[in-house]
Amino acid sequence: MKTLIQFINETQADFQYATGEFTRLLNDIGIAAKLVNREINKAGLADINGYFGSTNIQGEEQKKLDVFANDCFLSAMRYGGMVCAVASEENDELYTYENAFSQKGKYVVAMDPLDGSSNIEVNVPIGTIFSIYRRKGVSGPGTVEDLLQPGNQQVASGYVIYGSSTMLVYSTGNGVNGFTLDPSVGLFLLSHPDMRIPEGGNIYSINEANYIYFQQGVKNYLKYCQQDDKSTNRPYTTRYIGSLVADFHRNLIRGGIYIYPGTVKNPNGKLRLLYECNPIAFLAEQAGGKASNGYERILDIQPTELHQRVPFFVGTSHMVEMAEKFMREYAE
Ligand code: AHM
Ligand code: MG
Repeated sequence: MKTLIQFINETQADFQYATGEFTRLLNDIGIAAKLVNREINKAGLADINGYFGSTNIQGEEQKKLDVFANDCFLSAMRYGGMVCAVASEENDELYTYENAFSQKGKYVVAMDPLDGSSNIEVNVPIGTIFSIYRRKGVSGPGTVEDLLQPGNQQVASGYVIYGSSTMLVYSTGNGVNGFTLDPSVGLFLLSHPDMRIPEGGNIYSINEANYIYFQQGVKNYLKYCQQDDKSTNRPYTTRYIGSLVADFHRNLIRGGIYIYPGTVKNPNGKLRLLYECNPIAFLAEQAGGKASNGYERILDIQPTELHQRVPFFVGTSHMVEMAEKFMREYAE
């Protein structure tokens, strides 16, 4: 079996930023993921013992898992010295490293350290999402401008899913590969080489409870998904976990579309462009799928702020294209 690090080293030659530094950065992310995985696996026990939200045996305030995950990834990247700044869902402001070593780092990272964290207590898969860019400036602390690059400038993106098994799925722009954590040896092993999103899937994933607030285009697309038509494999089937990583991961393997649209109340939807939509969109395209805000390619959107939200349609190409057709038809 091939390990994550062996695989990164072997495929580096195909990657335009073929430096050992980049390998180390992905390795640092993998190490933090293993630490977060270890804590997540204990979450139920910790709850029973009243550890969370209270004081632990050492008399320390127990951190919530999303704060723990944030600290883990920020620390892992600090000591690696490849990254000068991180935009995280957990930090209102851009996080920059003080040490001169990190300030020489060529990369900036946008990440959601623990997406879907409200699902921890019910044992539903959650995830970490990351997006890596080359910085624009050459030295000193990273800046917000370094992060405000369109998704088509990503040099890599990926996610970790903490599910029935823990997997790391990533792309450097040359296909998508998935690695499963073997807990007995603590290594990510290549288990899903060259992942492609199936064209023949029939899953649609959306929080339909918001139906009355959807735009007419979304409503009509949902009606289309529910109509009977053997030739197009309809009616489709609904699957919605409420963890973006888990919903996308399933659709990546089975084929399908995930939608978090704008609503009357929140025209830009809920998901964040920099550290939720762009990295997932990059993976979707690399796996042969598509990602859109309903009208245009996610990866071509020029971000204007770190925590910007955007409507999100991602998955099997023809399904996203059909949803876009309905959106355009009923554009208000
Ligand atoms: P979070 O970053 O606060 O965890 O929110 C993002 C999550 C996604 O993982 C998921 O797809 C979505 O929120 C679910 O939202 P909703 O409960 O509105 O359907
Ligand atoms: Mg999130």
